Amino acid sequence: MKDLKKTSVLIALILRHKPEAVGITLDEHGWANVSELIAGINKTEGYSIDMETLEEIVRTDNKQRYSFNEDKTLIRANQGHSVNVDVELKEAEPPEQLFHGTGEKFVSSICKEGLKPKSRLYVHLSKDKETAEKVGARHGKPHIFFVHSGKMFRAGYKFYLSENGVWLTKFVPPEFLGER
Ligand code: HQG
Repeated sequence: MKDLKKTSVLIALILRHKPEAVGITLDEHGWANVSELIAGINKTEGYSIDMETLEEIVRTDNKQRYSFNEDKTLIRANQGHSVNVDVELKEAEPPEQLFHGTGEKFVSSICKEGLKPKSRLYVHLSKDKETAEKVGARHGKPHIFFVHSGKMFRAGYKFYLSENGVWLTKFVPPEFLGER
């Protein structure tokens, strides 16, 4: 049995946060060389992968986290990075309202300071409440913030839509957060 999930978690770590974990580098646009990635994963204890498996992981990923370039010699994560790369995100006009799921323990700080990217390059926002609930649950008891993204956009804040449909922005000031 191929352990796709376990390998996918390692790939997310490599392509978003720690390429050096398998001795590879990302270029300025976040691309990793596919052969180097496969070789790096195969050198990691407890993991093995070939091109076919990598293609299956990319194709079946539940959030479509990764993209190949046209000839499949390069691969990158579509969003979620902590390493400073420019994945050529598209600026876009957001819907009137977006959602952010977080842990209850962060609520008072977020109400005071606004939503910050923390270790990532952007604040991650979801277009539906269900997704936000899942994201929030990763941080303990979940709490959902409504984000007045339309108002923010009209006030000049920039929004980006990743290849896999995640809305991103640099910072959400507290006045644009709501509980409804
Ligand atoms: C919180 C997953 C205190 C923020 C998901 C969050 C997402 C503050 C945490 C993606 C704060 C950072 C990202 C403040 C923000 N004070 N806490 N001022 N501002 N925070 O993991 O959004 O499955 O970096 O609320 O689907 O949870 O990995 O971000 O709770 O799209 O592909 O600081 O990761 O995608 O946590 O998750 P994270 P996130 P994947």
